[in-house]
Amino acid sequence: MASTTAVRAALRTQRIETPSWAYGNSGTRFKVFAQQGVPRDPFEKLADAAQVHAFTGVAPSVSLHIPWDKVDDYAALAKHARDQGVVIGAVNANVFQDDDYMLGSVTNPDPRVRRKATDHLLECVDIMDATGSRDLKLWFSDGTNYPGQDDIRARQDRLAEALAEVYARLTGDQRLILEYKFFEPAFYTTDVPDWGTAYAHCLKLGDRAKVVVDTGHHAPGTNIEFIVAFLLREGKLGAFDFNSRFYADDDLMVGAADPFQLFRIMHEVVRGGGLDAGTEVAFMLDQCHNIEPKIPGQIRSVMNVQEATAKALLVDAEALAAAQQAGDVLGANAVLMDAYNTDVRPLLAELRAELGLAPDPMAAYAASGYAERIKAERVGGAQAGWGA
Ligand code: PSV
Ligand code: MN
Ligand code: MN
Repeated sequence: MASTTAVRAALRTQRIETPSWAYGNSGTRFKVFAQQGVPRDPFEKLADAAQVHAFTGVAPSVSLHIPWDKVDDYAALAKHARDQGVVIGAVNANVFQDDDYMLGSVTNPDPRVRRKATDHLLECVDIMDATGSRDLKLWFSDGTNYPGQDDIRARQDRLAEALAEVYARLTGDQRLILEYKFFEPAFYTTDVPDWGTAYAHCLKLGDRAKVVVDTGHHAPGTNIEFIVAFLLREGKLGAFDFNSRFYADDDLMVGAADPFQLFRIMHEVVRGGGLDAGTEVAFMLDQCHNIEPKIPGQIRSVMNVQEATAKALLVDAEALAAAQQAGDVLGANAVLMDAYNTDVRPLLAELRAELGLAPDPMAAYAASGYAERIKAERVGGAQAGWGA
């Protein structure tokens, strides 16, 4: 087993970004259940995200979603974030909620709609300039529902053209990170359905274009850790959108459906250097808490990522390599399972104590009185954007 001192040192440096949309009301296409005390504006979302960081110590940044988090002054929003003890992270573009986008955004057959969509992406880079964000995160709902509805190849050309224009607008260390999803809302073709399509576009764009692996965006049975290993090896894994799926894009708390899968993914991250200093891999949550309270839902997810990471760090790499080299199938598997079956909760509690935090973030948040305070202070919370 790897030394726990080294494991603790690595865990100290891990950062997990939470999404602004996790803090507002959300739901399914059937119903949005309103919860008391949810944020009424982006400023309050950042205040709630700061609570997740205050109790976990590892969630110091928050992704925005534009226009859900539209404000007049993004520099002021960034300052507000810093005042709360967090920073603004990735900017997520939204080119899927306008009527104009019924037949697609950047792949729409109508050049006017394509222009509008690309302009929105460029506007998101302006916002990144104001907030100091590094990453522009792109997920496109674009696709078709019926064979023959549109030209599959032409849509790829239009996508490439828009991505190239946006990529050319990036400056400094800014990155374009491209997410894929195998279906929904389109049901016949999706224009960025899989890692291969995202990878091919990113490869053409250049070094600052990377792929986002959203753990909920694969067909059942897909070996996500293989994709992670491959992209890391190619220097093209830009970020994770962590969440759990039972059926499709369920956006449940990460590690809830399949903690073993999360461990296997984190094992490949560790193996591929994705946790090392200066890593290019951003660890983000992309979840919607429809029925559970928002802030504790995020805290639980952050803890689940930490637990999977701790287990992955505990894998005895030397013993594993020796067993693999010797063709010892059962021995190699046992090395991995030993790490997975370790209860890392005491180790994480110790780590939190070292960082001056309460050992149990869930209990500490519950005891803090914050939930009661926001329920009393905030009336008429905002909707996250989903399930409207
Ligand atoms: C839609 O599938 C989605 O869940 C994607 O995962 C995006 O990252 C997220 O919405 C926010 O746009
Ligand atoms: Mn996502
Ligand atoms: Mn999704």
